Amino acid sequence: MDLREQTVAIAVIGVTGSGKSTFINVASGSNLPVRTSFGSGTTELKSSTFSLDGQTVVLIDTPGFDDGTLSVLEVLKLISDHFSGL
Ligand SMILES: Nc1nc2c(ncn2[C@@H]2O[C@H](COP(=O)(O)OP(=O)(O)OP(=O)(O)O)[C@@H](O)[C@H]2O)c(=O)[nH]1
Ligand SMILES: [Mg+2]
Repeated sequence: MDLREQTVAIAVIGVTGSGKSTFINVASGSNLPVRTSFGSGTTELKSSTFSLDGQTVVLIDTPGFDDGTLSVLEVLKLISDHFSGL
């Protein structure tokens, strides 16, 4: 099958405040919440879909590691469940 007929889904992961949501907003034109000194960052998985050179790309924003609420393991479990369709 032509790769371009397939959707590419990429989970963006990393420590809190590293710029995951900002990167996805710039790449996809989304308006995902960005961490500020007043507000929290990402609290749940959110998909942003866009087209790049005819290819459908889904970037999945994820809660940051060490954000004070979710452990690394919990974040990885959320991602695993997401890709398993749970
Ligand atoms: N200087 C600079 N600041 C950035 C950059 N990317 C993000 N920021 C700032 O870093 C802060 C955190 O950015 P986010 O995109 O919310 O980071 P995050 O990784 O999604 O954070 P969590 O959702 O908490 O995991 C915000 O104040 C952004 O404006 C960058 O490339 N350069
Ligand atoms: Mg975020």
